[in-house]
Amino acid sequence: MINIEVIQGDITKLKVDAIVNAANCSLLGGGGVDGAIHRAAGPELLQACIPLKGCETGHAKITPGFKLPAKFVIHTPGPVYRDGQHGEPALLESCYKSCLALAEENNCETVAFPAISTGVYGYPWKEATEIAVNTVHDYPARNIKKVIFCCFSAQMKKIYQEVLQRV
Ligand code: AR6
Repeated sequence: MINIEVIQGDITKLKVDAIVNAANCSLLGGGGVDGAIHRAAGPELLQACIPLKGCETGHAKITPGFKLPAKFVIHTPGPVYRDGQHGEPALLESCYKSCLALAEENNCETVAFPAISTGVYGYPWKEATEIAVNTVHDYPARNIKKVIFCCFSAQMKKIYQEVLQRV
């Protein structure tokens, strides 16, 4: 079973095998955590993303981490939250599963996730956290030993801790 840890901090600082980027379908950068990851990784990250030709919502693609302390960046576009009735939960679950599958394929033992879709994309925090925690908890891992949920705010960290207590 995967060991789950919750921290508050900046995901770009983490020395793990892979960090996950809450990207958009272009994979060409943006604001939020995506902007922070591209800034910290340096311009080579954008050069590596261009030939990937984008990514569908709920899927994931991997690049090196370049100047980041993390070896890899796994880019996944989360769903834009409308009302929860447009497939958002299944798409968000698919983001976490796709990232974990890519991490496994690349022999990653430690993976850090931001709270995908909970910023600009407007996913309600508690619902998103339940999907994140349950999907990682239930994942049949082979190589992955530890997942870090890297929360940007103290409020988000508190929600993750509450949800984790119940699984
Ligand atoms: N480390 C960890 N978490 C962070 C960091 C950081 N350095 N910066 C922000 N967060 P968002 P989304 C948190 O908006 O909702 C981009 O423009 C933030 O507090 O980055 O999936 C993309 O290009 C929030 O909890 O991603 C897309 O267009 C979480 O990361 C769009 O935003 C996700 O917020 C994707 O929107």
